[in-house]
Amino acid sequence: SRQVVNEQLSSIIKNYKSPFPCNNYIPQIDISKPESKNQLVKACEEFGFFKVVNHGPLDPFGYGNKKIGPNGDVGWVEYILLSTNSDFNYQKFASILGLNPKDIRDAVNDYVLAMKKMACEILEMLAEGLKIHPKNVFSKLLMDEKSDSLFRLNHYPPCPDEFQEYNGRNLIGFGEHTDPQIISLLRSNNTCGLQISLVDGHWISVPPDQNSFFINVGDSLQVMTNGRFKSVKHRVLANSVKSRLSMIYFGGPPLSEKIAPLASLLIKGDEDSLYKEFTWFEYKNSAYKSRLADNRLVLFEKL
Ligand code: GA4
Repeated sequence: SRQVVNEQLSSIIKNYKSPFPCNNYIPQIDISKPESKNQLVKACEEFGFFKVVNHGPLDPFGYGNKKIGPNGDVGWVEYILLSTNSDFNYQKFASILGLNPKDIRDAVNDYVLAMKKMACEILEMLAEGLKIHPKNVFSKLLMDEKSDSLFRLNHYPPCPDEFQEYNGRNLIGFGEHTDPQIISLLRSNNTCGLQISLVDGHWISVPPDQNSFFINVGDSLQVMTNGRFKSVKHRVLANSVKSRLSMIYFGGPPLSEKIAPLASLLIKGDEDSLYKEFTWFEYKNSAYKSRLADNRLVLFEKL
C-alpha cells in the first residue's frame, strides 16, 4: 500500500549516509582580503578545491526602490545610482536607463562634469583656507581619471498621513548616515525633508532651495583633515503632500588611494593622527558591510 511504501521510503531516507561527508575543512577564502593570495595557493596545493566568498566587486548601481544598501536598510525612496567613472560603459548605462540612453547619458555626463568642477573649486578654497600646499591635495583626487565618484538621483514620493502616523513618528525617507566620500554636492526641488544633525544630537531642517547647492563633508575629508572638518550626519524625512527630488554628486578618491590625515595638519607628526591609514577600497568594502546609521570611522580610529 501507499502507506507502507512511504514508511519504507522515509526509513531509507533517515538511514541514508552520504558517501561524501560534509565537513568544515573545505577552504573558504575571502578574496577581498590582501592575504587571500597565499590562502589560494595553499588551497590549490592541499585540495585543488576551495570556496570563494566576497567575490562580488561592489556593484550597487542601477535603479533601487525602498532598499538602501545591501544590509536591510529601507526608506521611503526610489533612486538611480550611477558611477561617474569612464569605464562605467555604455552597455551598463543602457541596462539601467533603457535602450537608447544617449541623451540622458550626455545630460548626466555634462551635469557630473559641472559638479566635479564646482567640487574641485570648493576643495581648493578649503585647502587654501587651511593653508595647505599644494592647494590641489583634495581636488586632485576627484580629478584623477580613476576617481571613484557617484551620481545619485533620489525620488521621495509623497507619503500619505496614514503611513506617516505608523510608529507614532515621521516616516524616514532616507535614514541618518554620513557620506563616505570626500565631498557631496546636493541639489533638490523645493520640497523640504533634508535634516542635519547638530553636535548636541538635535536635528535641524534644511529649508529647500532649488537654486542652490548644499555641500557636505564626507568621512574621507574628515580623516584627511584629522577631524578638523566634520562629516555631518544627515537624513531625509518623508513629506506627506509633495514629492521630493534630489540629485547628489559624491566626489570620491581612486580605489587605491591611501587616506590618512595630511602631514601638514599634524603638529607633532604621526602622534597627533586620530586615524589609521586605509585605502579607499578598504573603506568602501567595510562601508558596504555596515548598516546605514553605523559610524563607519570608528574602525579606523587610533586607540
Ligand atoms: C550613503 C551615501 C551614498 O548615497 C552611497 C550610499 C550607499 C548605497 O546606497 O549604496 C550606502 C551608504 C551610502 C553608506 C553605507 C552603505 C553604502 C548604503 C549602505 C548601507 C551611494 C554611498 O556611497 O554610501
